Amino acid sequence: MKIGFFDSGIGGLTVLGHALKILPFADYTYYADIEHLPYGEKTKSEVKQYVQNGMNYMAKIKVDAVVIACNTATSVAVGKLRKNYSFPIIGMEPAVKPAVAYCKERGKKILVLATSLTLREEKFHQLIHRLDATEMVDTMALGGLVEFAEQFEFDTSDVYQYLQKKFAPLAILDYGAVVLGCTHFPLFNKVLQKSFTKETVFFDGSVGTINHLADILKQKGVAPSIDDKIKFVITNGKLPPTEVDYKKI
Ligand code: DGN
Repeated sequence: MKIGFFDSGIGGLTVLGHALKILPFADYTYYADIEHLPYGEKTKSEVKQYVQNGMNYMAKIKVDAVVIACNTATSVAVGKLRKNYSFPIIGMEPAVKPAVAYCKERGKKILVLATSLTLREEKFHQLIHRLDATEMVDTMALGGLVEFAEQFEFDTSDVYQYLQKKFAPLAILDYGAVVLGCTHFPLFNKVLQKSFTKETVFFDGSVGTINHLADILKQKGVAPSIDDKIKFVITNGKLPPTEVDYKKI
């Protein structure tokens, strides 16, 4: 069972973590497109090209399926890309659906946190519309967190100040749920939770994505590997992308 993971950087590791629990016996290749990070501020056509490069690499190494472990890349590129590849491509979706179910009966609002590109995309607006949740959803772009994460800064005073400034205009008590619509954001769970009340529930899309991946592999009849393997590759302008030893990252 050969599974590819794709993200611009380390955010997709939060999704890979769930995959290792649900599908432990697999041969994983994690592709981090660090050469083009961060995606949140790039144009749509740039991001489409980066994702296509990643999928071409996945085709070469003959994966059984790929997880685009990046909400931004999914919103911009996944739809049209699927028809060009023979393997299933599973994307991310901000977990607004369970948040709506949770908040509707409590009369609370939802705050969706993501990159500005994800929040601007038609795919996101269609989702909110489909769930009839326009009135109860507020959004906030927190692209700065991606940059902190890539510097391995998580629970520092700079991160805390950045969030404090961002959240200052919000009526925090109104929110029953926060949706982490970027795969880098669960890396900040601790500091994000400190910014809301104890009752605020956090949702992210990782488990849903991995359950979907498991279903697809089962339907395709892909057998598990005998053990688990993880290979990390990063982009740095060279082809093919460079393999790195994750123990040294
Ligand atoms: N991890 C990506 C996401 O889920 O949107 C964001 C990556 C980025 O480069 N901004």
